[in-house]
Amino acid sequence: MLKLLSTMIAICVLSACTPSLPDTLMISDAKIRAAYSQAKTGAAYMTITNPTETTTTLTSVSSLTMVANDIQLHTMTMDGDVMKMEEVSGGVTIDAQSTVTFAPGGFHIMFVGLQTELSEGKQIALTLTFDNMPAQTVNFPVVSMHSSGMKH
Ligand SMILES: [Cu+2]
Repeated sequence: MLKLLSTMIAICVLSACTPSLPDTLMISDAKIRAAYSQAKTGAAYMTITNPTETTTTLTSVSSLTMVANDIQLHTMTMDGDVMKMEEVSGGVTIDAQSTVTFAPGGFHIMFVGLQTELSEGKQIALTLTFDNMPAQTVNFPVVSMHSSGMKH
């Protein structure tokens, strides 16, 4: 009996000490930049954390509601002195145990041919599709963002 008890304690201690790696991606800081009512395009941002041991690729973003004619993954590149945005071909890769931030001046989700008003306070659910992990639907609140980068 004593031996059984000590074995059980040993198992409990062992399992508590074993770090269990999370097996899902974490999406945080999701937001959509508020746009004026006649805007034809819009942008959404987020942080994707990949705590798993598997590298994954965000291949596409979609929405159940008609947000825009097309939802694309974009990045910013320098063309000489001019910053240009372009569609990311092949998706955005998130390495194992690393984080990719979508933010102004870098990766962003682009709404092309806006079909809805991106007014502050609204929430839009977007579904993120990955090549080798389950898709995730995340609520993106529409917030006003200032290009100065000031937080308030
Ligand atoms: Cu863009």
